[in-house]
Amino acid sequence: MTTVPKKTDPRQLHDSLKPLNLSNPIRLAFLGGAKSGKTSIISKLILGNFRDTYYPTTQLNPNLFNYEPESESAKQILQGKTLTSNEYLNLPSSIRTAATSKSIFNKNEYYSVSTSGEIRPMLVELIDTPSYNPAQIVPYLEASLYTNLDKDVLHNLANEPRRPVSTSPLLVASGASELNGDVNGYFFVYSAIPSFAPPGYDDGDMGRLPKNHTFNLLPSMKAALDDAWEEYTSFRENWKRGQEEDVFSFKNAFKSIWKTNIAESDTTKMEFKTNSPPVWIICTHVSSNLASRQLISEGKKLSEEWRCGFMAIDCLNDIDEVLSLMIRDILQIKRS
Ligand SMILES: Nc1nc2c(ncn2[C@@H]2O[C@H](COP(=O)(O)OP(=O)(O)OP(=O)(O)O)[C@@H](O)[C@H]2O)c(=O)[nH]1
Ligand SMILES: [Mg+2]
Repeated sequence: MTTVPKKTDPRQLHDSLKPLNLSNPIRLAFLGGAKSGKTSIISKLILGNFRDTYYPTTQLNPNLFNYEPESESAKQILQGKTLTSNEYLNLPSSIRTAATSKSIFNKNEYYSVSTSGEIRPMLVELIDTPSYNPAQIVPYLEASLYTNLDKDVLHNLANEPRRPVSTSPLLVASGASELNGDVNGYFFVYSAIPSFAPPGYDDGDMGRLPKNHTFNLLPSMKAALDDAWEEYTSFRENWKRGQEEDVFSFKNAFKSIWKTNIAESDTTKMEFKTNSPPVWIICTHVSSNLASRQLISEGKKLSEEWRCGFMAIDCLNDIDEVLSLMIRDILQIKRS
């Protein structure tokens, strides 16, 4: 499913249609519980279609493609049009309080807009991940040691013996270990269907939502991402100052902090850390007969608490805006 359609092969495009960001793709990671719809969204965005049959994703799966905004609304979003929230959309403050100069929408590091309003295709990497499982998370730095952070980033830590990973680390799962701090945005995906299996869930009673429902995983995902970015940031700062010993002790200190705090993190009600990339909560399956309105509005409420974006979608419909809104958020956050 990761094959890039021939027509978007950069070598075959006329020069003016070549992405500006060939060496700097926009990297977006999709996180969420099983069957939340991560793979379907990615497939829909890249191929225009998704599968009815469910195949669980077992590996981190990066998909590089040229994104060409096609719907009128996606184009307007990237042209900088003023937007308003609605039942299915909560705009993050970066977009809502758009004091940004209009010029970033004419040309920026990712795309340009022609005088006729055409948007140049941009290179985007959509990172699919296996289902999120809070029991299998390992912290960022640990995960990095297992994988492929560059030696010049890890210094002496790179000489530590590498062990095989038995779990699927969130931060691998989140793209963070492999990412080198390089993911530009995260999608937190959940499903509007209260349960895929009977007994049913009473629409008036959120308390009966199964504990492992994809919606109930969102706070743990947020806590893990917050911690990872905090750790990543301190690690980078220490590294810049050349304090390798500190890095060693920091790593050990961090391990125990992580293990005790992650379950009952008190950050779940707070907004996202300012140094982390934008996050959008995506609610899927909204056109299904089984979708719960309450579950949709709970996601929107959560995004208001966290001050991040929210969008309720169905892969049966056009979902172009998922990407254009995220890209606009990335651009505006950088400049706010
Ligand atoms: N009608 C409809 N079906 C959807 C939508 N999103 C996902 N599905 C279906 O839901 C099932 C699960 O979707 P996936 O995209 O495989 O879920 P996932 O999050 O990738 O699951 P894991 O890989 O196990 O983490 C599939 O059968 C899809 O066809 C949607 O928005 N609408
Ligand atoms: Mg999947």
